[in-house]
Amino acid sequence: MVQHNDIVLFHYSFSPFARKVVWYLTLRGIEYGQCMQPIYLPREDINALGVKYRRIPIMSIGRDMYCDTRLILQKLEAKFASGALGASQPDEKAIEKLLESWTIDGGIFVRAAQAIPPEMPLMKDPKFTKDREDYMGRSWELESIKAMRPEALTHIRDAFVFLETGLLADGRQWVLKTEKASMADIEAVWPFHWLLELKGALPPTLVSKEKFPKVFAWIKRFSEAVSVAKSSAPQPTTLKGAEAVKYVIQADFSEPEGNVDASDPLGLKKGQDVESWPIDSGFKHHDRGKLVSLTSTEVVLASQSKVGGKEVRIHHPRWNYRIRAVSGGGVKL
Ligand SMILES: N[C@@H](CCC(=O)N[C@@H](CS)C(=O)NCC(=O)O)C(=O)O
Repeated sequence: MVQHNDIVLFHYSFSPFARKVVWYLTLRGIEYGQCMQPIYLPREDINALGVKYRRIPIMSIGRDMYCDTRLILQKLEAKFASGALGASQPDEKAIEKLLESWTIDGGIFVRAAQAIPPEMPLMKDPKFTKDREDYMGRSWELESIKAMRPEALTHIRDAFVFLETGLLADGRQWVLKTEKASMADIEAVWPFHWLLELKGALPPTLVSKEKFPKVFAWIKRFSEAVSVAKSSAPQPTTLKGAEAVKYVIQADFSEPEGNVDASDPLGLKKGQDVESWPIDSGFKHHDRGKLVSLTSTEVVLASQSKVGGKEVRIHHPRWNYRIRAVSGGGVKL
């Protein structure tokens, strides 16, 4: 039986990436299920579903598992097309895309993570710091964290200047001068919102309401818009790990199977054993399976759930992901 739109969001509340999706669902008033995850590995429920991708969030719709907020938001926009939050004009779409790329690939998130205050108890938990070394491939030793912080703060201040004197300089309420918060606001606001909430992350001598009044007002406006939406949006249904796994494996696929683009430069064939993984972070964790579909924006693999042995389709975006044929089989199904 289909419940909560067949959606289960696997996330934890400290994750700024996950908040992008939670805000989106809240602003749209979309009913969804969620399965809260530990802040570091192992994540047993995700393993049980046969997914190796280690980053958060992951969203399932039926038996399709979507990795990466870029793909997740695009899928939600397509599934709930009426009242979508994305821009419709090409130039506005371009701004939205540039903001997504600026915050994710342009170094803003990496610098925000480097600005996590070293005093935070989490930063003294060796399980957390070891886990983040696996995730980012750099040292999370306290000394390295402290050494990186000044440079990170300089970059973050630069980003505040960009917003204050550029994007928001004319006093607009929302990034694309829309009536209400749009996808472009979500794509831009998340790392800054996260940093302002993180006590001790940004020294007030560097970043303050006085120095960046327009940015602070915009972040506050965004928070208020989410709070207002939350008061009327359906409450998410929280599923325990085993319930979420059971829910996913009994579900139908949410999308038709799709095809492999014959003109794709990788030259892969449908049904071939492949692996796919992100190359910017979390790169040690490769998903493997039979190639179901390959387009310019997405790769879909058929994997197998460890619990119940059901086929589960894993979707990754193409940007900053690597796909490779796996020789010698080793992939069931
Ligand atoms: N490009 C990915 C990045 C996701 C990401 O890096 N998420 C962070 C949490 S904010 C993460 O997975 N950290 C390590 C972990 O939680 O395992 C996306 O847009 O979803």
